[in-house]
Amino acid sequence: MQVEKYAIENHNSDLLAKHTRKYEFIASDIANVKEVIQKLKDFQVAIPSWALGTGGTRFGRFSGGGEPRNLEEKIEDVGLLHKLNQSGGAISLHIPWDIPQDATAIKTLAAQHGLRFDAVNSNTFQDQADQALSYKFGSLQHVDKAVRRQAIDHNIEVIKHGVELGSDSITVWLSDGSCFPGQLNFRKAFQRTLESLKEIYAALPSNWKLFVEYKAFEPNFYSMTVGDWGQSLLYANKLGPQAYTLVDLGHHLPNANIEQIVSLLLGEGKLGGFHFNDSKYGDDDLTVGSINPYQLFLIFNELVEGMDARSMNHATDLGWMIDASHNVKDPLEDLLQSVEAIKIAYAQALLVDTKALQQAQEQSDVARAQEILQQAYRTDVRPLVAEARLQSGGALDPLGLFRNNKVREQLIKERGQKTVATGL
Ligand code: LRH
Ligand code: MN
Repeated sequence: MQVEKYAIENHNSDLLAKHTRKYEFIASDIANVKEVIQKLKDFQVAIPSWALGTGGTRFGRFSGGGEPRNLEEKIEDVGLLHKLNQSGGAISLHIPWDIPQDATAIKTLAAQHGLRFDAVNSNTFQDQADQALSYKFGSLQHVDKAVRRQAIDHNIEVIKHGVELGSDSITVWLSDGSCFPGQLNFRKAFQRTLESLKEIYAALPSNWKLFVEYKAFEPNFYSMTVGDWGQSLLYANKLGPQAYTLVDLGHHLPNANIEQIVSLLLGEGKLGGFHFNDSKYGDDDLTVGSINPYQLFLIFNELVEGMDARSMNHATDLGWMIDASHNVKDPLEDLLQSVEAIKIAYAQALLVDTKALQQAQEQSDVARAQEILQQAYRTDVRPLVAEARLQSGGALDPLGLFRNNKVREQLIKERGQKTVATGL
Protein backbone atom coordinates (compact mmCIF):
# COMPACT_ATOMS: atom_id res chain seq x y z
CA MET A 1 0.00 0.00 0.00
CA GLN A 2 1.65 3.23 -1.15
CA VAL A 3 0.58 6.88 -0.71
CA GLU A 4 1.59 8.50 -3.98
CA LYS A 5 3.47 11.83 -4.10
CA TYR A 6 0.65 13.47 -6.09
CA ALA A 7 -1.81 12.49 -3.32
CA ILE A 8 0.31 14.41 -0.82
CA GLU A 9 0.65 17.39 -3.19
CA ASN A 10 -3.13 17.52 -3.76
CA HIS A 11 -3.73 17.27 -0.02
CA ASN A 12 -1.24 20.08 0.69
CA SER A 13 -2.59 22.40 -1.99
CA ASP A 14 -6.03 22.28 -0.31
CA LEU A 15 -4.52 23.22 3.07
CA LEU A 16 -1.70 25.56 1.97
CA ALA A 17 -3.41 28.98 2.29
CA LYS A 18 -4.59 28.35 5.85
CA HIS A 19 -1.20 26.85 6.80
CA THR A 20 0.78 29.77 5.33
CA ARG A 21 -1.34 32.28 7.29
CA LYS A 22 -0.77 30.47 10.57
CA TYR A 23 2.93 29.82 9.85
CA GLU A 24 3.73 33.43 8.96
CA PHE A 25 1.89 34.59 12.10
CA ILE A 26 4.07 32.50 14.45
CA ALA A 27 7.28 32.82 12.38
CA SER A 28 7.12 36.62 12.63
CA ASP A 29 7.82 36.29 16.37
CA ILE A 30 10.77 33.83 16.12
CA ALA A 31 14.16 35.38 15.32
CA ASN A 32 15.86 32.00 14.55
CA VAL A 33 12.85 30.42 12.79
CA LYS A 34 15.00 28.98 9.96
CA GLU A 35 17.22 27.20 12.50
CA VAL A 36 14.15 25.89 14.35
CA ILE A 37 12.61 24.52 11.13
CA GLN A 38 15.90 22.85 10.13
CA LYS A 39 16.18 21.19 13.55
CA LEU A 40 12.60 19.92 13.24
CA LYS A 41 13.31 18.53 9.74
CA ASP A 42 16.43 16.71 11.01
CA PHE A 43 14.68 15.20 14.06
CA GLN A 44 13.68 11.60 13.19
CA VAL A 45 11.89 9.19 15.55
CA ALA A 46 12.34 5.42 15.27
CA ILE A 47 9.15 3.38 14.97
CA PRO A 48 8.96 0.09 16.93
CA SER A 49 8.42 -2.99 14.72
CA TRP A 50 6.40 -4.53 17.55
CA ALA A 51 3.78 -1.79 17.58
CA LEU A 52 2.37 -1.97 14.04
CA GLY A 53 -0.47 -4.28 15.04
CA THR A 54 -3.16 -4.04 17.67
CA GLY A 55 -1.82 -4.54 21.19
CA GLY A 56 -3.71 -6.10 24.05
CA THR A 57 -3.69 -6.97 27.70
CA ARG A 58 -4.19 -10.25 29.57
CA PHE A 59 -7.88 -9.45 29.46
CA GLY A 60 -8.15 -9.22 25.72
CA ARG A 61 -6.90 -8.10 22.29
CA PHE A 62 -9.22 -6.66 19.64
CA SER A 63 -7.48 -6.81 16.26
CA GLY A 64 -8.37 -4.09 13.75
CA GLY A 65 -7.54 -5.81 10.41
CA GLY A 66 -4.99 -5.12 7.66
CA GLU A 67 -2.13 -5.70 10.10
CA PRO A 68 1.35 -6.51 8.68
CA ARG A 69 1.85 -10.28 8.33
CA ASN A 70 5.65 -10.19 8.08
CA LEU A 71 8.73 -7.94 8.37
CA GLU A 72 8.42 -6.77 4.77
CA GLU A 73 4.88 -5.45 5.40
CA LYS A 74 6.03 -3.86 8.69
CA ILE A 75 8.71 -1.95 6.78
CA GLU A 76 6.06 -0.92 4.22
CA ASP A 77 3.86 0.46 7.04
CA VAL A 78 6.74 2.39 8.65
CA GLY A 79 7.65 3.63 5.15
CA LEU A 80 4.04 4.79 4.68
CA LEU A 81 4.12 6.74 7.97
CA HIS A 82 7.45 8.31 6.97
CA LYS A 83 6.04 9.29 3.58
CA LEU A 84 3.23 11.14 5.38
CA ASN A 85 5.23 12.91 8.12
CA GLN A 86 8.88 12.76 6.98
CA SER A 87 9.68 12.24 10.68
CA GLY A 88 9.93 8.50 11.18
CA GLY A 89 12.96 7.59 9.09
CA ALA A 90 14.00 4.63 11.23
CA ILE A 91 12.63 1.27 12.46
CA SER A 92 13.62 -0.52 15.65
CA LEU A 93 13.42 -4.33 15.43
CA HIS A 94 12.67 -6.81 18.20
CA ILE A 95 14.32 -10.24 17.99
CA PRO A 96 13.03 -12.97 17.59
CA TRP A 97 9.68 -11.34 16.68
CA ASP A 98 11.28 -9.81 13.54
CA ILE A 99 14.23 -11.96 12.46
CA PRO A 100 15.16 -10.92 8.88
CA GLN A 101 15.26 -14.06 6.69
CA ASP A 102 17.39 -12.17 4.12
CA ALA A 103 19.12 -9.20 5.79
CA THR A 104 20.38 -7.70 2.52
CA ALA A 105 16.91 -7.81 0.95
CA ILE A 106 15.36 -6.30 4.08
CA LYS A 107 18.02 -3.57 4.19
CA THR A 108 17.36 -2.73 0.53
CA LEU A 109 13.59 -2.64 1.06
CA ALA A 110 14.02 -0.32 4.06
CA ALA A 111 16.31 1.98 2.06
CA GLN A 112 13.68 2.16 -0.69
CA HIS A 113 11.32 3.56 1.96
CA GLY A 114 13.98 6.01 3.24
CA LEU A 115 14.39 3.97 6.45
CA ARG A 116 17.47 2.99 8.49
CA PHE A 117 17.60 0.50 11.37
CA ASP A 118 17.76 2.01 14.87
CA ALA A 119 18.51 0.00 18.04
CA VAL A 120 17.78 -3.74 17.90
CA ASN A 121 16.02 -5.22 20.95
CA SER A 122 16.72 -8.58 22.57
CA ASN A 123 14.03 -10.70 24.21
CA THR A 124 14.79 -12.86 27.22
CA PHE A 125 11.39 -12.15 28.80
CA GLN A 126 9.59 -14.94 26.89
CA ASP A 127 10.34 -18.63 26.26
CA GLN A 128 10.49 -19.39 22.54
CA ALA A 129 9.14 -22.76 21.32
CA ASP A 130 12.62 -24.06 20.39
CA GLN A 131 14.27 -22.82 23.60
CA ALA A 132 16.12 -25.32 25.84
CA LEU A 133 15.98 -23.52 29.19
CA SER A 134 13.21 -21.32 30.64
CA TYR A 135 13.45 -17.67 31.67
CA LYS A 136 10.67 -18.13 34.27
CA PHE A 137 13.06 -17.09 37.04
CA GLY A 138 15.03 -14.62 34.99
CA SER A 139 17.71 -14.58 32.33
CA LEU A 140 20.98 -12.68 32.94
CA GLN A 141 20.34 -12.84 36.74
CA HIS A 142 19.42 -16.54 36.75
CA VAL A 143 21.02 -18.73 39.45
CA ASP A 144 21.70 -21.37 36.76
CA LYS A 145 24.85 -20.52 34.74
CA ALA A 146 23.41 -22.40 31.72
CA VAL A 147 20.35 -20.13 31.58
CA ARG A 148 22.60 -17.06 31.80
CA ARG A 149 24.74 -18.53 29.00
CA GLN A 150 21.63 -19.03 26.83
CA ALA A 151 20.54 -15.41 27.41
CA ILE A 152 24.02 -14.01 26.73
CA ASP A 153 24.23 -15.97 23.47
CA HIS A 154 20.81 -14.64 22.42
CA ASN A 155 21.94 -11.04 22.94
CA ILE A 156 25.13 -11.68 20.94
CA GLU A 157 22.93 -13.20 18.20
CA VAL A 158 20.81 -10.02 18.22
CA ILE A 159 23.94 -7.89 17.79
CA LYS A 160 24.87 -9.99 14.74
CA HIS A 161 21.43 -9.33 13.17
CA GLY A 162 21.87 -5.64 13.89
CA VAL A 163 25.29 -5.50 12.27
CA GLU A 164 23.89 -7.11 9.09
CA LEU A 165 21.15 -4.44 8.97
CA GLY A 166 23.44 -1.46 9.66
CA SER A 167 22.13 -0.79 13.17
CA ASP A 168 24.65 0.53 15.74
CA SER A 169 23.00 -0.13 19.09
CA ILE A 170 21.21 -2.78 21.15
CA THR A 171 18.59 -2.21 23.84
CA VAL A 172 18.62 -4.72 26.68
CA TRP A 173 15.43 -4.67 28.75
CA LEU A 174 15.33 -7.42 31.40
CA SER A 175 12.07 -8.60 32.94
CA ASP A 176 14.34 -10.18 35.57
CA GLY A 177 13.45 -9.67 39.25
CA SER A 178 11.32 -11.29 41.95
CA CYS A 179 7.68 -11.43 42.96
CA PHE A 180 8.08 -12.19 46.65
CA PRO A 181 10.39 -11.17 49.55
CA GLY A 182 13.09 -13.79 50.08
CA GLN A 183 12.87 -15.10 46.51
CA LEU A 184 16.09 -13.33 45.40
CA ASN A 185 19.47 -12.33 46.85
CA PHE A 186 19.53 -8.81 45.38
CA ARG A 187 23.34 -8.43 45.59
CA LYS A 188 24.02 -11.76 43.87
CA ALA A 189 21.34 -11.10 41.24
CA PHE A 190 22.97 -7.72 40.51
CA GLN A 191 26.42 -9.31 40.32
CA ARG A 192 25.28 -12.16 38.02
CA THR A 193 23.46 -9.68 35.77
CA LEU A 194 26.54 -7.44 35.61
CA GLU A 195 28.85 -10.37 34.76
CA SER A 196 26.40 -11.44 32.03
CA LEU A 197 26.13 -7.89 30.62
CA LYS A 198 29.94 -7.71 30.55
CA GLU A 199 30.02 -10.66 28.12
CA ILE A 200 27.41 -8.96 25.90
CA TYR A 201 29.35 -5.67 26.15
CA ALA A 202 32.54 -7.47 25.06
CA ALA A 203 30.73 -8.60 21.88
CA LEU A 204 29.84 -5.03 20.82
CA PRO A 205 31.47 -3.69 17.65
CA SER A 206 33.65 -0.66 18.54
CA ASN A 207 31.11 1.89 17.21
CA TRP A 208 28.09 0.31 18.92
CA LYS A 209 26.16 1.41 22.03
CA LEU A 210 24.44 -0.80 24.60
CA PHE A 211 21.30 0.71 26.14
CA VAL A 212 20.34 -0.59 29.61
CA GLU A 213 16.57 -0.05 29.92
CA TYR A 214 15.18 0.10 33.49
CA LYS A 215 11.63 -0.55 34.73
CA ALA A 216 10.08 -0.21 38.22
CA PHE A 217 7.74 -3.22 38.03
CA GLU A 218 5.99 -5.77 35.72
CA PRO A 219 6.22 -8.59 35.03
CA ASN A 220 7.90 -8.94 38.41
CA PHE A 221 6.00 -7.23 41.20
CA TYR A 222 8.39 -7.23 44.23
CA SER A 223 11.76 -6.28 42.66
CA MET A 224 13.18 -5.66 39.19
CA THR A 225 16.92 -6.30 38.77
CA VAL A 226 17.21 -3.13 36.63
CA GLY A 227 14.51 -1.26 38.56
CA ASP A 228 15.33 2.43 38.23
CA TRP A 229 17.65 5.01 36.70
CA GLY A 230 20.19 4.64 39.49
CA GLN A 231 20.56 0.90 38.99
CA SER A 232 20.75 1.33 35.20
CA LEU A 233 23.46 4.00 35.66
CA LEU A 234 25.36 1.68 38.00
CA TYR A 235 25.44 -1.03 35.32
CA ALA A 236 26.33 1.45 32.55
CA ASN A 237 29.19 2.95 34.57
CA LYS A 238 30.58 -0.48 35.51
CA LEU A 239 30.31 -1.76 31.90
CA GLY A 240 32.20 1.04 30.17
CA PRO A 241 32.01 3.98 27.73
CA GLN A 242 29.78 2.19 25.18
CA ALA A 243 27.05 1.53 27.78
CA TYR A 244 24.23 3.99 28.44
CA THR A 245 20.89 4.18 30.20
CA LEU A 246 17.58 4.13 28.29
CA VAL A 247 14.56 6.03 29.63
CA ASP A 248 11.16 4.48 28.86
CA LEU A 249 8.68 7.14 30.05
CA GLY A 250 6.26 4.46 31.32
CA HIS A 251 8.79 2.68 33.51
CA HIS A 252 8.72 4.98 36.54
CA LEU A 253 6.89 4.91 39.84
CA PRO A 254 3.96 7.37 40.10
CA ASN A 255 4.98 11.07 40.23
CA ALA A 256 8.64 10.39 39.47
CA ASN A 257 10.33 13.58 38.21
CA ILE A 258 11.46 12.17 34.86
CA GLU A 259 12.77 15.52 33.55
CA GLN A 260 15.16 15.71 36.54
CA ILE A 261 16.33 12.12 35.86
CA VAL A 262 16.94 13.08 32.22
CA SER A 263 18.89 16.18 33.25
CA LEU A 264 21.17 14.22 35.59
CA LEU A 265 21.79 11.30 33.19
CA LEU A 266 22.58 13.80 30.42
CA GLY A 267 24.92 15.65 32.79
CA GLU A 268 26.73 12.35 33.45
CA GLY A 269 27.05 11.71 29.70
CA LYS A 270 25.22 8.41 30.26
CA LEU A 271 21.83 9.10 28.70
CA GLY A 272 21.55 6.84 25.64
CA GLY A 273 17.99 7.32 24.47
CA PHE A 274 14.26 7.11 24.97
CA HIS A 275 11.23 4.92 24.56
CA PHE A 276 8.52 7.52 24.20
CA ASN A 277 4.92 6.80 25.26
CA ASP A 278 2.56 8.13 27.93
CA SER A 279 0.86 6.71 30.99
CA LYS A 280 -1.45 7.62 33.87
CA TYR A 281 -0.83 4.66 36.14
CA GLY A 282 1.73 1.97 35.10
CA ASP A 283 3.48 0.95 31.89
CA ASP A 284 0.33 1.86 29.98
CA ASP A 285 2.18 2.43 26.67
CA LEU A 286 -0.37 5.06 25.60
CA THR A 287 -0.01 7.62 22.79
CA VAL A 288 2.85 10.04 23.45
CA GLY A 289 1.59 13.33 24.91
CA SER A 290 -1.96 12.00 25.36
CA ILE A 291 -1.99 12.09 29.18
CA ASN A 292 0.80 14.43 30.32
CA PRO A 293 2.00 16.69 27.47
CA TYR A 294 3.44 19.25 29.93
CA GLN A 295 5.80 16.58 31.34
CA LEU A 296 6.89 15.74 27.78
CA PHE A 297 7.62 19.45 27.18
CA LEU A 298 9.61 19.68 30.46
CA ILE A 299 11.62 16.61 29.43
CA PHE A 300 12.47 18.19 26.06
CA ASN A 301 13.31 21.45 27.79
CA GLU A 302 15.94 19.56 29.87
CA LEU A 303 17.11 17.73 26.73
CA VAL A 304 17.66 20.90 24.69
CA GLU A 305 19.35 22.70 27.61
CA GLY A 306 21.50 19.68 28.52
CA MET A 307 22.44 18.71 24.94
CA ASP A 308 23.40 22.32 24.09
CA ALA A 309 25.50 22.46 27.29
CA ARG A 310 27.43 19.46 25.90
CA SER A 311 27.35 20.66 22.24
CA MET A 312 25.50 17.47 21.30
CA ASN A 313 23.73 17.05 17.95
CA HIS A 314 20.02 16.92 18.76
CA ALA A 315 19.16 14.69 15.79
CA THR A 316 21.88 12.02 16.08
CA ASP A 317 23.48 11.89 19.55
CA LEU A 318 20.59 10.22 21.40
CA GLY A 319 18.25 7.34 20.48
CA TRP A 320 14.77 8.69 19.78
CA MET A 321 12.39 5.73 19.73
CA ILE A 322 8.69 5.12 20.40
CA ASP A 323 7.57 2.15 22.48
CA ALA A 324 3.80 1.98 22.60
CA SER A 325 0.96 -0.52 22.40
CA HIS A 326 -2.31 0.23 20.66
CA ASN A 327 -5.24 -1.47 22.40
CA VAL A 328 -8.11 0.71 21.11
CA LYS A 329 -6.63 2.95 18.34
CA ASP A 330 -5.56 2.16 14.78
CA PRO A 331 -1.82 1.41 15.23
CA LEU A 332 -0.73 3.70 12.38
CA GLU A 333 -2.96 6.60 13.46
CA ASP A 334 -1.64 6.19 17.02
CA LEU A 335 1.97 6.34 15.77
CA LEU A 336 1.24 9.43 13.64
CA GLN A 337 -0.17 11.15 16.74
CA SER A 338 2.83 10.07 18.85
CA VAL A 339 5.40 11.42 16.39
CA GLU A 340 3.44 14.69 16.15
CA ALA A 341 3.40 15.04 19.96
CA ILE A 342 7.16 14.47 20.14
CA LYS A 343 7.88 17.09 17.46
CA ILE A 344 5.51 19.59 19.14
CA ALA A 345 7.28 19.14 22.53
CA TYR A 346 10.68 19.53 20.83
CA ALA A 347 9.53 22.69 18.97
CA GLN A 348 8.17 24.20 22.21
CA ALA A 349 11.50 23.46 23.94
CA LEU A 350 13.39 25.15 21.09
CA LEU A 351 11.35 28.32 21.76
CA VAL A 352 12.33 28.57 25.43
CA ASP A 353 14.29 31.80 26.03
CA THR A 354 17.14 29.94 27.77
CA LYS A 355 19.15 33.11 28.49
CA ALA A 356 16.21 34.76 30.26
CA LEU A 357 15.47 31.50 32.09
CA GLN A 358 19.05 31.18 33.35
CA GLN A 359 18.87 34.83 34.50
CA ALA A 360 15.61 34.21 36.38
CA GLN A 361 17.16 31.08 37.94
CA GLU A 362 20.29 33.04 38.98
CA GLN A 363 17.99 35.61 40.60
CA SER A 364 15.71 32.91 42.17
CA ASP A 365 12.86 34.72 40.38
CA VAL A 366 10.56 31.70 40.51
CA ALA A 367 7.45 33.31 39.00
CA ARG A 368 9.46 34.76 36.09
CA ALA A 369 11.08 31.35 35.43
CA GLN A 370 7.62 29.75 35.18
CA GLU A 371 6.38 32.51 32.87
CA ILE A 372 9.34 31.95 30.54
CA LEU A 373 8.76 28.19 30.39
CA GLN A 374 5.00 28.44 29.93
CA GLN A 375 5.35 31.17 27.29
CA ALA A 376 6.99 28.48 25.13
CA TYR A 377 4.62 25.69 26.23
CA ARG A 378 1.54 27.81 25.55
CA THR A 379 2.76 28.76 22.04
CA ASP A 380 0.87 26.85 19.31
CA VAL A 381 3.89 25.46 17.46
CA ARG A 382 1.88 23.15 15.19
CA PRO A 383 2.42 25.47 12.14
CA LEU A 384 6.21 25.15 12.68
CA VAL A 385 6.02 21.34 12.78
CA ALA A 386 3.75 21.37 9.70
CA GLU A 387 6.10 23.74 7.83
CA ALA A 388 9.05 21.43 8.52
CA ARG A 389 7.00 18.54 7.16
CA LEU A 390 5.94 20.52 4.09
CA GLN A 391 9.53 21.52 3.30
CA SER A 392 10.53 17.83 3.63
CA GLY A 393 7.84 16.71 1.15
CA GLY A 394 5.40 15.40 3.75
CA ALA A 395 1.69 16.02 4.30
CA LEU A 396 0.46 19.10 6.13
CA ASP A 397 -2.07 16.89 7.97
CA PRO A 398 -0.78 13.27 7.97
CA LEU A 399 -3.66 11.84 9.99
CA GLY A 400 -6.20 13.68 7.82
CA LEU A 401 -4.64 12.29 4.64
CA PHE A 402 -4.42 8.79 6.17
CA ARG A 403 -8.17 8.91 6.82
CA ASN A 404 -9.33 10.75 3.70
CA ASN A 405 -7.41 8.28 1.53
CA LYS A 406 -8.93 5.33 3.42
CA VAL A 407 -5.47 3.79 3.93
CA ARG A 408 -6.66 1.30 6.58
CA GLU A 409 -9.52 0.13 4.35
CA GLN A 410 -7.03 -0.47 1.52
CA LEU A 411 -4.68 -2.38 3.87
CA ILE A 412 -7.60 -4.60 4.94
CA LYS A 413 -8.47 -5.22 1.25
CA GLU A 414 -4.82 -6.22 0.57
CA ARG A 415 -4.11 -8.20 3.74
CA GLY A 416 -7.48 -9.28 5.09
CA GLN A 417 -9.47 -8.57 8.26
CA LYS A 418 -7.96 -11.26 10.48
CA THR A 419 -4.19 -10.69 10.05
CA VAL A 420 -2.28 -10.37 13.34
CA ALA A 421 1.19 -8.78 13.55
CA THR A 422 3.95 -10.24 15.75
CA GLY A 423 4.73 -8.12 18.81
CA LEU A 424 3.09 -7.15 22.06
C1 LRH B 1 9.19 -3.42 28.43
C2 LRH B 1 9.43 -2.68 27.14
C3 LRH B 1 10.76 -2.98 26.48
C4 LRH B 1 10.41 -3.79 25.29
C5 LRH B 1 9.04 -4.16 25.45
C6 LRH B 1 8.35 -4.35 24.18
O1 LRH B 1 8.05 -2.95 29.07
O2 LRH B 1 9.26 -1.32 27.35
O3 LRH B 1 11.31 -1.84 25.92
O4 LRH B 1 11.29 -4.74 24.97
O5 LRH B 1 8.47 -3.13 26.21
MN1 MN C 1 10.47 0.14 26.35
